[in-house]
Amino acid sequence: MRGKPELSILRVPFDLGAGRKGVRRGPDAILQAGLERKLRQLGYSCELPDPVPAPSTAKESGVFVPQAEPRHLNEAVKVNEALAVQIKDVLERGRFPLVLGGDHSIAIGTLAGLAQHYRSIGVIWFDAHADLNTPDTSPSGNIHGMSLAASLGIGHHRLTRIGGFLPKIRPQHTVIIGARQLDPGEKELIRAEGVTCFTMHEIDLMGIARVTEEAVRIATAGTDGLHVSFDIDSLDPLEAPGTGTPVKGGISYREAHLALELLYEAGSVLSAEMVEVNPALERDNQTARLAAELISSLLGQRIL
Ligand code: Z70
Ligand code: MN
Ligand code: MN
Ligand code: MN
Repeated sequence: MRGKPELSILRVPFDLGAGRKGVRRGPDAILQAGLERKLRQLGYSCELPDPVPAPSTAKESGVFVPQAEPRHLNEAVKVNEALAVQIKDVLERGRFPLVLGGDHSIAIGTLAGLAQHYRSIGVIWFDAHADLNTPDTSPSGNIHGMSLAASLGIGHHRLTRIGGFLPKIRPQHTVIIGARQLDPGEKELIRAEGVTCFTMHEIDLMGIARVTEEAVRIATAGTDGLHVSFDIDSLDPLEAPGTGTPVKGGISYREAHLALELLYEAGSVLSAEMVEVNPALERDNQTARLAAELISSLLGQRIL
């Protein structure tokens, strides 16, 4: 981003894309942690539209067998179509979309809205996972494990066609940071499509500053700018316990802040989303407070 745009905070209280319930309360927990006050202190004006209508009950879809329909497909399509429309509207009004999830399946709708407004966008996807499964490779049937693939145009046609077109993004402008738990089909897809994946191994080796620098270079090469999709489970569970699928050995508190500070300085961030904060799985709102802090770093908060 350049300068201080007006922000639209879009709440998406949807959790049917995840295996566990509770992330639907993420948006309100992050707001309760003082997000709006922090952003106003940084000099932004914020609007807070009504939450995107999100179905919260569905009949249990039973045991998932590979190649079956993803779980809660109808509900996920509905919320993502609605989110795409809202994102597009926010962009047309010249505002910066800040999306609060919800589980990571909602990235499909965010990217669908962005891709209708911009000619070309890059993505930096912070995650312990890659979210590159398809109904054929998914071990769970959960759509939050398929959202990056769907945005690349790969997977179930009803997910890839959200917004009425595909793909939303290109593998050569897509960067994953923080991965440490990849399914076999995801590893294959990363290699076959040429998605850049900085796993924890590369972060350890290169340092988060160089990783972030490289990620910006890749995501902005020939694009209008980049979207930051931040799954809070990219952080180490010691810092962020309130999430459905914690994986040890994650990004540290300082690494996360530094990466987001560098993204702000890069000046190429077009939009952002924070997902997978589950207040039901933690105490004292620790993870939601961290999420609010991290958003502040991405939007220009500095120590001095
Ligand atoms: C696994 C799957 C996932 C988030 C879990 C897990 C995916 N790869 N994503 N938590 N945020 O079921 O596809
Ligand atoms: Mn369903
Ligand atoms: Mn994710
Ligand atoms: Mn994840």
